[in-house]
Amino acid sequence: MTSTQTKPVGNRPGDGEVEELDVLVVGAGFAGLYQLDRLRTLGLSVKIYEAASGLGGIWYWNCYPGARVDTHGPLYQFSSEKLWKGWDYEELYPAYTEVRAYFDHVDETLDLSRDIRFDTRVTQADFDEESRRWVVRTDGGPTARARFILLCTGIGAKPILPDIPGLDTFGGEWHHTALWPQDGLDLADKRIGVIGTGATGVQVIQESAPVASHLTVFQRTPNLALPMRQRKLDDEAKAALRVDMNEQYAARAVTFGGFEYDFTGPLSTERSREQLLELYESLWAQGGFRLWLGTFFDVLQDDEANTLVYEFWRDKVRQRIKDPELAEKLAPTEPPHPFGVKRPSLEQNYYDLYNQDNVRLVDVKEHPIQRITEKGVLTADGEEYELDLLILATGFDAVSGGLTAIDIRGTEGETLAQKWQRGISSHLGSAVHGFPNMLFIYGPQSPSGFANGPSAAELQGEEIFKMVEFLNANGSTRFEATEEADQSWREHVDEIAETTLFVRANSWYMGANVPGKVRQLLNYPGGLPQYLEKWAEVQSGGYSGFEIS
Ligand code: NA7
Repeated sequence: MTSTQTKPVGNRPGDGEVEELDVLVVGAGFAGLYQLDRLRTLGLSVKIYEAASGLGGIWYWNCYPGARVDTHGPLYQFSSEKLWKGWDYEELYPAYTEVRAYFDHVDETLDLSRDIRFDTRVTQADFDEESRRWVVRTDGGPTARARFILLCTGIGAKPILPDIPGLDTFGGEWHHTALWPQDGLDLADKRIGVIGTGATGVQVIQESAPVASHLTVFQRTPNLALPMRQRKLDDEAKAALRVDMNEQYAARAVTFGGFEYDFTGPLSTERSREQLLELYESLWAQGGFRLWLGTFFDVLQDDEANTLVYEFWRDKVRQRIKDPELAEKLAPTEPPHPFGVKRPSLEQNYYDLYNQDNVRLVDVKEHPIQRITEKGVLTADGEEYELDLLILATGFDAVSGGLTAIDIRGTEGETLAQKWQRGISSHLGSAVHGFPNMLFIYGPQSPSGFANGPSAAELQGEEIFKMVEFLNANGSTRFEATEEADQSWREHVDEIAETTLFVRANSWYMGANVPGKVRQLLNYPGGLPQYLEKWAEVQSGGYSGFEIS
């Protein structure tokens, strides 16, 4: 399967050119493409500015070996029949190459690239009160003057490097996974080190172990990963998956995470221990996120309910690891944090690969990394791990980083980054007081991080589309979230968060992986149905919480 992703397919006006637009969309991932396609139907002038050379958002940047979707393919697409009817993935959980090819299919079908300026990174946006327009500047590309801006920068737009001294002294090659060379990198016969065991780490480790001459995994927190149950899809399997496609898409709006399955109920206490274990067995056998988002909501709220799932998971995993000491590191007797409050990965052979002679796990809580040296990684116990390739799977300034990386100035003289330095507040995870005519999709305080990407991008995206449609139909030239609406949504998010165990983990969900970031749950923990209900309330109130003129 080939992809056009590395070739710029759009056009980019030269320096100094100014584009007058109704709507500027930032980012050409699922959220941004959905907006472009929908807003065109209103006859508005719309363009996407995209920093990458191709479509796909995170799937352009995440091209490290093993980069793969943790959602099963049928639901990892747009719901439009004209798109899904012409598309099949080859594997149940598609690799990034397939997702890129899918974006090419979307582009061909919807003819999107003609309105996308690739290689155009938005660096600055200033609201001009007089003209009620945003003036948006880019890194050497055009300047846009737009009535509305829609920021679709995703939850992984800003990779972070670990705060470990000496990286610049390393004599080998090093890469952050989200800045992986677009033309690939051969892992074979290399001495590879991987720092980080999040979703990305698990994937790149699974690809490295079979081919590296030696692989050292630097683990700070074990990943409580779940079985993916990956499989190749033959024609029969593809046909079977398509049978109830429209029903599956409809289910996305009524399930917590935008999948076709949901929590079995709110309270696990309604079942006996035996019944629960029987259910967990069945969810384990089915694979995917079911043991996370298909059990009971109180598993994410109550220690006892949570511990039962943790122990079930632990005992399953430990059976696969021969060395008891290693088993204790990877699936500890006591949970490192409540189950499911850090993002579980999906794995295929993650635990088994630690039985290989060429793989070594270093617990960096026990042996902290002191520095990167010319030869490799030096830990505090004096051991130096010699490496040819160091892979930094250390994650992102997640959820809000893509927005705060842009110098966005509203009406109050401060940037969005400065405002959110005091903690994120927003109306419906979509708009911010002091930043008129600006909406964001799939970002902070929306369900994004807890939901299947395309589901959340489309379902929140449709509400955003409807709002722009409303503004346009009414000839409105300015809208702004009120301060009260911002504060009230923040309180609503925090209130639900406080009923959950999420607040107990040092996770990117809590912003805890970025020094100085206010600790708060970054995504909406009430689930998609409740989120959409809140939007419906706001709409029925004539867009309550917004001042519209
Ligand atoms: P994550 O989930 O933030 O994982 C980052 C990993 O890197 C995690 O295991 C961290 O350990 C580890 N880390 C970060 N800094 C260090 C240092 N200094 N030393 C050792 N280990 C470190 O990022 P991913 O890219 O895996 O996934 C991001 C999300 O994107 C993913 O969940 C999907 O939703 C899409 P920690 O757990 O903090 O102890």
